[in-house]
Amino acid sequence: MKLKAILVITALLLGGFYYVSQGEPQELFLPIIPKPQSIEHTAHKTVPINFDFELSGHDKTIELLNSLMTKTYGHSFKSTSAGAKLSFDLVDSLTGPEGYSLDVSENGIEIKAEDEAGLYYGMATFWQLFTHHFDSGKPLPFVKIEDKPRFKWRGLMLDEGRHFQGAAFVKDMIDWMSLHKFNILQWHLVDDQGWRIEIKKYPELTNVGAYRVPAGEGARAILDPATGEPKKIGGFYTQEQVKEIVAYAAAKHITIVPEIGLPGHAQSALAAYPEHGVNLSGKMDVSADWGIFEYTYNLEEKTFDYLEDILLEVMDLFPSEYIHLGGDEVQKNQWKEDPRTAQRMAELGIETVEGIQPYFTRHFDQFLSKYGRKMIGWDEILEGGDIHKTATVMSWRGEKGGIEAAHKGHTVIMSPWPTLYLDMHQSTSEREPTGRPALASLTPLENVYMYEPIPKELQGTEGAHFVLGAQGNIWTEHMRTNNQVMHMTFPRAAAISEAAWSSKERDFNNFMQRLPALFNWYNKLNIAYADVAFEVRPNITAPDDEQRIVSLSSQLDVGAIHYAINKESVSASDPIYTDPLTLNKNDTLITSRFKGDQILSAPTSLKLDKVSLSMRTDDTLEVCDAGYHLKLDDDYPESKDRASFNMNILHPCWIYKGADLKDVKTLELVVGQIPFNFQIGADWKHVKFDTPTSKDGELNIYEGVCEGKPLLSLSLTPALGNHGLTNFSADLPKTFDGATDLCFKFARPAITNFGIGHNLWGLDKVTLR
Ligand code: TNX
Repeated sequence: MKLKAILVITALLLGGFYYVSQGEPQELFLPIIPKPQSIEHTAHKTVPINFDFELSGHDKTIELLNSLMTKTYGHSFKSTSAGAKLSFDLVDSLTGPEGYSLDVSENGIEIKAEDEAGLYYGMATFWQLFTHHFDSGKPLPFVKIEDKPRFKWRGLMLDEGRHFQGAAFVKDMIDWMSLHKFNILQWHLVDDQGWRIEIKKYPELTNVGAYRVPAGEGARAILDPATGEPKKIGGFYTQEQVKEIVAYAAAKHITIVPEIGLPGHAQSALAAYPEHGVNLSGKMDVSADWGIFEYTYNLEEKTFDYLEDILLEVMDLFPSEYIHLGGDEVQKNQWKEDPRTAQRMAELGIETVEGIQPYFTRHFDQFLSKYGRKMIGWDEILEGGDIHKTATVMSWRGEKGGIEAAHKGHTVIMSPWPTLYLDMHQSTSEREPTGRPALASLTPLENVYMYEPIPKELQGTEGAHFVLGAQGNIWTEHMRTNNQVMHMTFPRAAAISEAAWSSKERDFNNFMQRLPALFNWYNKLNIAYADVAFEVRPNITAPDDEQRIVSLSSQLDVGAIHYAINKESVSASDPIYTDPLTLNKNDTLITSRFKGDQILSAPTSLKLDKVSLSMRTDDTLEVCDAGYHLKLDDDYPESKDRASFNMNILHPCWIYKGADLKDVKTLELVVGQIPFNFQIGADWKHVKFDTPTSKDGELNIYEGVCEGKPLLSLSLTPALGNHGLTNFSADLPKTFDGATDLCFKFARPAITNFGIGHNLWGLDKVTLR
């Protein structure tokens, strides 16, 4: 042991590199993500590392490695003969496309591949290997890694339609994706809420379609000095920018597949060119709502010409073999009710309204084929049948569509809700941003990781060969900021990368052990990832007025929970939590999970006095029933924190289970409003409120059950017109000698006219004093 240490130190001092023989064999743990197909520990020897290498081989890959090192470590590798050899070489035959081998041996570090993508992935693995060992001060073990992807489609979809992220962020995403060995970015550039790509022939698509007035009184109160009107939000990519981003992605071996949705999700386009819509509802604006919209393209010849013109420009910009034409959630009402559509259907020989979408699908499938491209659509394109064999189906409504398509001989990409939907929350932490919370269905890291792209029904059948791979979808309705996008995407994207790259046999526990290293890389890359899986969550009981019994846990169990009592911060040198703690009501507890010295999540800090323990937020109250469960705020793109409400929009109603009202005199309540900006078909008619007893409405608080005569009814007048939060304080009308359930509902007039211009009240916080 001692001799080895001396050798290492001597080696480092000399600035040269020496192989160090190690005595006893040891278990090799290499936290590489996605997990390589094979890692062989070739000898019990190591190579000491620092920033000196003797670099040789493929210049472009070396440049990419050095720019990655500069970004993440502040300086690049110096090429010197004093360092270990590090070579990147293209060879004639090896593992197949995109594969590589990485060999650490007496010859130094040799990375080989058949193609540039393979070399890049070998470089990415080397970067992980190097940084992990460098940061922990360890030499590189002699290993041979042989690796190649299981699937050829390893994708993420980024929704820019709902919130525009901008070129700098998209480039960052491309970098981050490529280090996870993703090779496809589906760029969702068009949706009801925004058109994000310049089309030269139709400038209004971006002049008009790229901007919207955000939902919410608060957001609309911010005026544009130039127009005196509410300031619009949005943006778009010029064709020059698109070209640059496509080239940037190609250099990182990512193909960008553009998505231009049709014949639905077309409101932003129709706001710009209403003549291509069904002429029923006149002029519409770019929408600031979420949900499913009525507007569809019409069947006029000039509409097909217009869509073809757009696709021609799109094909010029994107060399991708595949073009995604959307096709999801197309509503048929407008077609059904429109006499002109009936006339066109007769002319075109379309027999039923259900036949219209298949007509679009066939038309554009053939159109793309003519130009040597292949169409991809969401699984609705299967309805109506008879599409070209080359069309690819993206299965999102579960796996059904994918299975059916594969049996029919279509290639498919699996991206089923909710497992690969990154707009779903992954935990019940209060630190989850706006999005789709637990009652909508939780998508924790483990579910994503264990996703098997070949559904059971296809395993062992011909159909299995038609599965091209898997894709995670980042729908951004509720992600106003890029930080939110990062939180929702990482580390779940790492889990998807492994499902798409690594072998079928996956062990979540092994993945979990590699997460601390992943977080370390994320920190170097400035990714604002979600650490909620490691967040320490308490369970507190109070056996009497003085004592508190606190047990601690987190969703995932790696390393150890450490805690400190009555201190400002917690570190790995504080005690390790093993059994429930007995504390006093005046204590404060601060705790977090650590792996060695590395903190794995933001600390949880707890006050244990009665008032603090009584506090509930919309995240810790229960909702009265399921329905549309969302965590929401308004839509203005300011990065500063704002109130968000975890609620069922069909029935804004919350329960405080077992509120201990003994000795409580006063309830403190915080309320706010969010816009009702949802397109939910006829369900807007069923949003339930209490019947108001005055013009401005009330907040009603019930004891036990959510009906009958309220215990308290507070006028909402003081909160009207307040764009932020309003505090209420109300004395209880009687005394209680124990715990009871409290139910909170708002009384206001029913919503009218689809909810346009209406607000929903939300409960932000309840404290018992
Ligand atoms: C359904 S997935 C949609 C999107 C929404 C998403 C929200 C798909 C093809 N359509 O328009 O953003 O749900 O999860």
